[in-house]
Amino acid sequence: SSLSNGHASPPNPPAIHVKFTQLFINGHFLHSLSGKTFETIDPRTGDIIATVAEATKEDVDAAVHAARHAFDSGPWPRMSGSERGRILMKWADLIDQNAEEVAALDAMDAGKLFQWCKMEVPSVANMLRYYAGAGDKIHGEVLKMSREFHAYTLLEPIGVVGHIIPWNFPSTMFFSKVSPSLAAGCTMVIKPAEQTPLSALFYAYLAKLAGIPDGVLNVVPGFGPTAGAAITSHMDIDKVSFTGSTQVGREVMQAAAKSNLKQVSLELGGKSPLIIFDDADVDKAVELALIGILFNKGEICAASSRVFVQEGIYDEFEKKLVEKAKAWVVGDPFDPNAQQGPQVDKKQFEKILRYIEHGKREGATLLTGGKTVGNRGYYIEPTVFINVKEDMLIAQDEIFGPVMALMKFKTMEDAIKSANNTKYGLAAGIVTKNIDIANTVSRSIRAGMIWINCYFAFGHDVPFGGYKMSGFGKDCGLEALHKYLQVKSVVTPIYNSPW
Ligand code: TXE
Repeated sequence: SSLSNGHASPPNPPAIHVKFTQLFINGHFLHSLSGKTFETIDPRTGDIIATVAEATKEDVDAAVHAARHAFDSGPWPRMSGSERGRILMKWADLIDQNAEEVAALDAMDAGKLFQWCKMEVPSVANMLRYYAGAGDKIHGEVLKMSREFHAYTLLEPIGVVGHIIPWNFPSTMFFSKVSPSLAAGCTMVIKPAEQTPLSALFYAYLAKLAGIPDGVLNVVPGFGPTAGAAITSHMDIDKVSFTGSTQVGREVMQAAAKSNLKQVSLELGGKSPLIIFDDADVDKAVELALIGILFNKGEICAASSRVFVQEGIYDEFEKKLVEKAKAWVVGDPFDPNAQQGPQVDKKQFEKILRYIEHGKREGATLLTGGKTVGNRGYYIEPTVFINVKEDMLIAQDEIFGPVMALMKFKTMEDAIKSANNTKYGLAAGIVTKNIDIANTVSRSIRAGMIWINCYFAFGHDVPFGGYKMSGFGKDCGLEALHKYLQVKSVVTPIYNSPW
């Protein structure tokens, strides 16, 4: 039963016993040095799931110290790529064996559909395998240089990495950061989001079982301004890889600049367009547009929050969209019939509701949705605004919830112009059967990921990351592996040159 059908009592989730709630530093689960803890909340109810050790600066220092030691004198960077790969493969198998339990942790911690989490967890095991298999294919080049000298490049691990991740995909975010950096031979400290620390700690336990040496992977749950800032400003971290808001991304760069000029990569927000042309199959286009904004309750950086539909099919599209949006099932994420769970926390829930109110005040029209669902938890109806002007806040800001801005366009040129009218550049979708339109639009949109006749087609071998204020530096693909490597050039004479 679903909340939107009036049955507010959620089904019982599988019995979840939270096993790991402490910091994971140097291969051990530990209390925080300050003794501080924080509560992680179930967004279905607002109830406490577990009390978790809270890392502050001193704990981050201890974790970085362990990672530094593991990098400077431990076996991990010195192993062959295939030895590291063997351990990572074992970790992947352990993840598969524990998939259901860890999927339940994510579903409860983040309000994500349990059905989906049960697919996401095995897919992160495969992401890990992809990088495990790449670790022994890292090599530089031989360069001719001149008659007297030749040179070659070495690709060396960058060192100690600090990863800071958000709460919307706790498992995928964790592995999109740790897999390539581990395969590269780095050691690391990772801070999961304060809303969703549980699966990361479970993964740390499995990492130890798999044989990842102590100190290589350290997990420090805690808050951004304390634990997060301690990572970004640390003098002994060589690189920080961040996924989160554009606002915090700016602070991450500033902290890196002010401390030791550590390298930075940022995967930030988006306001991605989905452009649907007159020749589209309207039913399929409606499906794509709904998935594009409602998948993971709109809490996804690449959400198609701006939908542009060409005028010839606009009316039919709007009519079919409303029907489908109204039938969308908002409910308990453990209910197999639910299509959309609660927003991650009260703060995000309230942020989205504020944007909906603001949209109405700005003069946009609510086509459907706009209200909360049920009398507890953080559920919001699938919401569609029409009569949206491009400069309205609801067409410019990342809302990060189930709220679509639907707009009409005349020509391809108009669509390109409108699609690019944003400070972001993460992704874009194009729906057409016309290859000339598809080719032209895909080259004209300033975004790092283009989906033609599909949406959210992610793959661990496909680089993902933004243009413009959506950040820089890719996750996934071999691009992500190279993010954690640095190039050293070595020059040597070929024979006794006069030099
Ligand atoms: O993000 P934050 P929040 C967007 C989305 C969302 C908004 C706010 O629009 O509504 O951001 O979400 C850590 N130094 N995205 O407040 O604060 C924090 O602890 C170092 C898009 O949750 O950016 C967490 O681990 N770290 C996005 C991580 O940064 C800091 C995913 C993200 O939190 C820090 C999430 C600091 N000063 C939100 N402050 C995407 N790109 O997918 C916070 N953190």
